[in-house]
Amino acid sequence: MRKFFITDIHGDKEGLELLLGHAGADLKRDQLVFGGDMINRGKDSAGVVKYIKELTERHPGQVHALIGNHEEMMGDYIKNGDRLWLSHGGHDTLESFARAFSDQKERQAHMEWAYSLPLYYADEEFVYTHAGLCTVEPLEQQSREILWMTEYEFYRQPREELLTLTNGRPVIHGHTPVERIYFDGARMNCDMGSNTYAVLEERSLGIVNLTEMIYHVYKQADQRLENRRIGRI
Ligand SMILES: [Mn+2]
Repeated sequence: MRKFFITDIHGDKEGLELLLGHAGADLKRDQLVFGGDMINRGKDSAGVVKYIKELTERHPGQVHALIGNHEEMMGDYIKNGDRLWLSHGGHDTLESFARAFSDQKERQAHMEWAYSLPLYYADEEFVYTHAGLCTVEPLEQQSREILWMTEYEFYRQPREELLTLTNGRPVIHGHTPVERIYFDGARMNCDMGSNTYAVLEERSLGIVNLTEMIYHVYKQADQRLENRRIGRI
């Protein structure tokens, strides 16, 4: 059994499918965790949600999906009318959902599924979450603020405290776009800036193979695939 992680897809369904095929994940055996931010900015937010929801239903023990701050914003909009989401790609995402689901019930069910996902997932080796963890709150009682934690805030906390919180398990996450994926023994940021990163040529989507400590990158600007080893620091 190998373990895969992919995060911050931001509406790039093409890239997601390409990378899953390229990484050779066998979901009858392998584990795949989605780190949140499935939606906004890219052109097929609804398609990504539908695809991931189906995968979790088809492989319930193998595939796990987490909420990101973009799904949180969507939930705040749907539940409370909070308009913040609309200025972060929500308008386009609403249109994407309207196009993908003519049936309103089905549309709502997919949105509700996405914004009701858990804050973290843990197995015996790793803890997975969207942006980071707060070392002064127990793992089961993390505040929803962790969905917005920048890499700077997360990495500023002492790593020993973090590893105490997680029982020695490193945290696999996304949220802050980076050009390369590094592992410092306690944290690994896997957001490669799909449809987000300021430099267009560097925007990409990565799927991480945690078992072999390699990752596969899809460069969206020139549709190139690269295989890389995870850096150690
Ligand atoms: Mn993101």
